[in-house]
Amino acid sequence: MLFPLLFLAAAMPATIDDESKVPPYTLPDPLVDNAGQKVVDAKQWRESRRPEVLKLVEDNIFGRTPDTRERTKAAVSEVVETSTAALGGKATRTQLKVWPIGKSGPAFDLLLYTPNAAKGPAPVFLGLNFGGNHTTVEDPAVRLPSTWVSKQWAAIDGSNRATEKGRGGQASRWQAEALIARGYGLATVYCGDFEPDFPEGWKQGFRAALSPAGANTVWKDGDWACIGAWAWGLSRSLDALERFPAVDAKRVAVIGHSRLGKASLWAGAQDQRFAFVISNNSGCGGAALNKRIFGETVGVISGHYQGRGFPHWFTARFATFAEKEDQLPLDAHYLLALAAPRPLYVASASEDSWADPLGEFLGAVHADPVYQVLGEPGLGTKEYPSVSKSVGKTVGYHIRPGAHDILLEDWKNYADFADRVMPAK
Ligand code: GTR
Repeated sequence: MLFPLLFLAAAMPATIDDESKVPPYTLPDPLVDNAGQKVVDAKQWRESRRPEVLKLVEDNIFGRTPDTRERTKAAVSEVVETSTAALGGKATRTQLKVWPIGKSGPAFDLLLYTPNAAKGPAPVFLGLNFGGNHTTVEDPAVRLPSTWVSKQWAAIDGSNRATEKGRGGQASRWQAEALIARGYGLATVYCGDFEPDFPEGWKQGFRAALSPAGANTVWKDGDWACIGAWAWGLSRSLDALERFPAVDAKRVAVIGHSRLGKASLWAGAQDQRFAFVISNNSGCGGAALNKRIFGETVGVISGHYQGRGFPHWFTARFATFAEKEDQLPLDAHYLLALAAPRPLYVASASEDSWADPLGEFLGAVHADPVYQVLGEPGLGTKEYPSVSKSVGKTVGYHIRPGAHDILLEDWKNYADFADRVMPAK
């Protein structure tokens, strides 16, 4: 009698990774407001349409971030370790412990490298990491996280706590030395310090800490989810950088890879202090169009098919668009357009069909009308570039050869673009 049970879970359709099989789709226009009027100037975008677009992203994808301005007045940061002899003497390493809602709440560890050759406050790339700050660099002085860590991303003990063995395991994804050599600082925080990445992880993170019912909270549709908590964490990291003299907080790029690229886009959308917004292989729920059915779909990522996906990343309504992407009142270009008129960079990898490279490019293409209404050229092209060629004006794009990852070639393009939009002086 097990047989009928198999039909209870929705059957997952085959993944489309052949361009000729992509069904036709139409995209909504981010410049047509909820009353059906076309936005024609920057003032209308800033004052009325931008808040509508932000709300569409909240309501349908990531949920609403609570207003924590009162709570964060109690923020405290302490330097727990620093050395001017880091990375072969080229950088100053600073490890901050930050209690963003005061010492009665949880803390996060921020690792910061700033270039010793800098003549003044340095521009910085800020991003969350997957497995702990100690994984991002070969540097024995970096502290291990004290929060829950997945075995997928770092060496752990039997209770999901990081061990020494994980040091430097993700260093190829960070390229601290290369950035320092070009005059940029690098700041990173373990995403799990804000919320460990598993369905019940929120109980150990800031969503519980900020909710009146704590770990007993029952999340409703429209409430924030894990990606929202990570994006909030990026803003709290920027708060800490703003208070730190070696950093020019007006030149901070927010960057993330994959799930953390979705978080980076959402942070950049909500917090306009970020000078430059970077999405590396962010795919579904990030830069890739959802109505274009290719690679990962809304159904897969949002948990519509049993045993698949990451429903805890999104607000509940997102999953209702599984196999109904045509009914989404927005698409990824709305999320990307919330970066405008600031510089934005979207990057793909040639073997990363799961994240839909062309869908990521088209997300950027369709954000262009918003850039243009704000007086910026945006990406300025609709032509898909060849592999390894970086294109674009206010919005950059490249497709790197190889797999789903963030590598030196990606960072080189981001730093080249930053040289133009937030240069190290
Ligand atoms: C995958 C997920 C992607 C992407 C990736 C990652 O399993 O389907 O959307 O977020 O994880 O973060 O590495």
